Parts: sequence; structure tokens; C-alpha cells
Amino acid sequence: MAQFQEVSKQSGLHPKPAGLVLQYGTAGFRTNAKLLDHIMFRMGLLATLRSKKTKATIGVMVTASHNPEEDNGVKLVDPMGEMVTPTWEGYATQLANAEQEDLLAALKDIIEKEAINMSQEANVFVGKDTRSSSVSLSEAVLDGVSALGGQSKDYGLVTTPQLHYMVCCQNSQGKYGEATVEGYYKKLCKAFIQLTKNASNCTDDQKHLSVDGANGIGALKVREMESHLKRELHLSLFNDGSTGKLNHQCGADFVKVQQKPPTGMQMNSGERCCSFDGDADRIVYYYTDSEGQFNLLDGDKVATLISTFLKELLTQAGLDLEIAVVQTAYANGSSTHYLEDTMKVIVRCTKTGVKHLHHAAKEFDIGVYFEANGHGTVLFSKAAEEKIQQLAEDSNTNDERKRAALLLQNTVNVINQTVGDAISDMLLIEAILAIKGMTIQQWDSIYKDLPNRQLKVKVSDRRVIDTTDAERRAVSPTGLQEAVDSLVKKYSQARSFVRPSGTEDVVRVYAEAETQESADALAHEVSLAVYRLAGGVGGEPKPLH
Ligand code: 16G
Ligand code: MG
Repeated sequence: MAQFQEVSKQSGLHPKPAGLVLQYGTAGFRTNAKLLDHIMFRMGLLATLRSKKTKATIGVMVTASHNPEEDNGVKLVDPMGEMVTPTWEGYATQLANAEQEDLLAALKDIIEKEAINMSQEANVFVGKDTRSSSVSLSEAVLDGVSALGGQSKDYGLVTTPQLHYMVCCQNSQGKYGEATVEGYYKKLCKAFIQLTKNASNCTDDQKHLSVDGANGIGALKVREMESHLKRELHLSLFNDGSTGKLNHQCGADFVKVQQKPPTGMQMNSGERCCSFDGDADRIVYYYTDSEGQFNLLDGDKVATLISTFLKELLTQAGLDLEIAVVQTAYANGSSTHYLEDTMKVIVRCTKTGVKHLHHAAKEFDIGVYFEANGHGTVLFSKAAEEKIQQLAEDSNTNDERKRAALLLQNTVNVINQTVGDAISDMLLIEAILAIKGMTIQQWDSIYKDLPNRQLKVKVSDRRVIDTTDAERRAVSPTGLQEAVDSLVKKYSQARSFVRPSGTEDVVRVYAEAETQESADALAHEVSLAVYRLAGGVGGEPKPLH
């Protein structure tokens, strides 16, 4: 077939380095940008096949998120803006690793397994982040799409969540919104302005937020959005990419892991600040207090703020909808206690990785999901959205219920339900704080985080560690979980777990306890147990103090 001849010809321009093996991991392919040209071409091919199979538009995003500037990566977006299914992640790995001469056979294998009608038309949306390598890598994706006769639309520079949004808008025939960047700003900002218009006495101080753009795409997009906010939110943008290096000593991942402010940001005591990551799908908040102490409000605090707000509105609206919060093992124990015992909401724990949380959140009328690292959103079931809308339009309802229903309706509209979105989350958080007349200190004091520590351990093969119970317990190697259990018993309010990373060749260790000293000591002792029982390499882990 002519299509395959074209693939053969074009693939010669995007050759695979012989012997290179890469895997479609938790967040797609991600490695040094120099190794990715053939991967991009092939993901263009695969997205075209996925589009033919689903008879819908598929997205391809070129980004390596919070990784260093030298890296890059690629992720596929399914029709409703979700992550691609596990079977197709498998195909992505197969196609990526086929040697040059076996590429057509690998392609035909997928076509056969999925019974794809090759005469079906295909549409692929492509987006990229601000890395210099993203320019040619996204061209390679477009080459892949055209080699198989697919149509493509190049959105150029967009955040990851914006691309997810476009795909969802397109496949919902505009019901979710207009599939343009302008359409995205209009929808979100209109909802934000509606939400905050009744926030009484909101002073200029309260309307001000400092944003660390991680020197990435989020910074560009915040600038683009600003005029749509009609000065209802005053943003001071730092690390906007004009001088600094992407993700270098800044951004949400740096702030969360290092538990300190980004460089390049002017912070006045008590002022509300937030950081995006390199592709703007994560957000964390923070402030320094009058003693100069840094205080971080991570994804758990965000989930608590949002779920409290939604629960109060549901009560005021008299709507009987089930709300749940989905977390991972990394959620601070204090947040889980607060949500379960004080807030009385259902809490679920899933494995690390957005797709797991997203999937679990879909089980409820309203599913709030956040990873501690700041990635998260809220999902509303179709039934929940309909009930909210009915009430908002009901002329026989009383003022309190109506007001709550309208706030819920605008909350739905300010949220990007396809995936965690730093810009959308920021607008929602800012709206909630304005409506509640709440300062960041008041938000922070809802509960107090247990001190915690994350460490990594190098082992010869991290696959020897197998986990269960949403990664909270290790089932192999023998003796490791018993060792962790007996170490945890030594400390008050302690908890610890180990899991193989899905993005780096290391084992991750998490520990929390009543004091920072205990959390640090426990994390170190558990690291030693991993090193000794799971084949540690290099020198033994050293104590932190
Ligand atoms: C990826 C995941 C993120 C997860 C992280 C864990 C997506 C889009 N991103 O960045 O959710 O927290 O991996 O990394 O799923 P780790 O396995 O190396 O700890
Ligand atoms: Mg990211």
C-alpha cells in the first residue's frame, strides 16, 4: 500500500539508534532529547492508528514536564482528553523499540490486532512545550501523522492540560468548549469572574498572587490569559523564561521536593505564592511567615480546600451527591485523617500516576483527586452536572440553594476535568479563597502536616521490589516489609513505604513521623533496609544528620 511505502521512506529520515530500548512509562516516553527523534515519528504513526481505531481526534504532547531542559518526552491523549489506555501504552513501547527494518511489521501487527480500517480518516492534535528541542521533535510527530495519511493540527506552544482540553472539546463537538486557546481562556476566566463577583470586600491585597512559571510554557500562557481576567486577579509573574533556565531551581517539583522557595522570586512575608511545573500540569502554593519560615501548601492541602468548599456548597444547595477524595500513598497522614475524621468524606488511595487517580475519581458523583506533588483536578459525573444545572435553572428554589447551585455551576466551568491543570487549579483556588475571605495562613492552618522525608536508593534492579495495597506495602523481596514495619514501630505517628520509581532508575522511600528528626531517621533506616535487602549499589545510604 502507498501508505506503507511512505512510512518506509519517511522513517529513513527518523532512524532509530540500533539497540536503543525505551519504555512508555507513567508519563509517556521521557529521556534525553537527542534520543527521541524516531520515537516522535513513531508516536505520530501510533496516534494516527489510534485515531482511526477510535474514529476520534487524538492528542500528542511533546514535553518532559519538570525534567531538566536537556530532556524531552511525549505523551498520547485519548479522545475524552484522558491518558491513552494500557494496551496502547504497550503498543507504544513495541513500536518504539522495533529496529528500523522491523518497523513496518510492528505497525502491521498493531493494525491486525486492533482490526484497524486503514481507509478510515485520522485526526491528530499536536502541542509542545518551550524546550528548544521541542521544535524539531514536534515536526517529527507531524511527519509520522502525514506518512500514514492522517490530518494534523499543530497547536504549537501550549501547556499539557491545554492540549488535553482541545482534544476533549473537539471530540465532544464543542460541548466541552471551543477547541482553541482563546476558547480555553474565555471559558475559564468567565467562570472565575462569575465565581468571584460576589466575593464581598475583596481587597487588592487579596486579589494579588505571585506566580513562579518555572521558566516554562505556563508562564507564557499566564501572560496570554491575563487580559481575560479583567483585573479581577493581579498576577506577578516570576521565572517567566526571559532569562532563567527551564525548571532550574524553580517550579513546582523543585519547591515540593526541596521544601524551599524557588530562586528568582521576590517573596514578601505572608504573601501568597504558587509555582507551576515545566508543562503547567502541577501547582503548589506557599508563603513565608513573619519569622521567615517557609510554609508549603501541597496537593493534599489543595484537595482539602477544594473538597471542603464543594461539600459546603452541596449542603447549601441541598444536593445529595457523593463526594470523594482520591490520594496516593504520598498523601500526608494528617490530610487523610482530617478528610476522613473531620470532613467525613470518602478517601481512596491509588497507585502513583495520574491515570490511576483519574480512574478512581470517576467512580463518584464528584471525585477530587490530587497527588501530593500538586497534580490534580475534580471530576463531575454527568448525573452530577445535570443535577447542578437543573437546580441553577430552577425558578422555584430559594435564594440560598440557588446561590450555591450557581457557584457549583461556575466551579464546574473553571475546572479542566481532562487532567490536572495548574492554570485552572490556580483560578479555582483563588476563587475559593476570595469567596471564603480566607488568607493563605488560614487555609494552611486547616490541619498541620506531619513532618516527612523522601529519599531515593540505587539498586541493581528496582523490579525486585513488588508492592501491593496501592504501593503501601512491599511483597518482595522477602523480609523487606517486615523490616519496614519494625522500624516504623520505633517512632510516634510514623508511617513509611518503599516503591520502585516509574520514571527514574531508583527505589523511592517515604517516611513521616511526629518530628522532622524522626522522619529523617526513619527514612534513612528504611533506605538502609532497601539497600541491604533489595540489592543496593554504590555506597550505603548515609544518615541525613
Ligand atoms: C509521573 C506522573 C506523576 C507521578 C510521577 C511519579 C503522570 C502524568 N505523571 O510524573 O503523576 O507522580 O510520575 O514519579 O502520570 P516516580 O514514579 O518516579 O516516583
Ligand atoms: Mg508536569
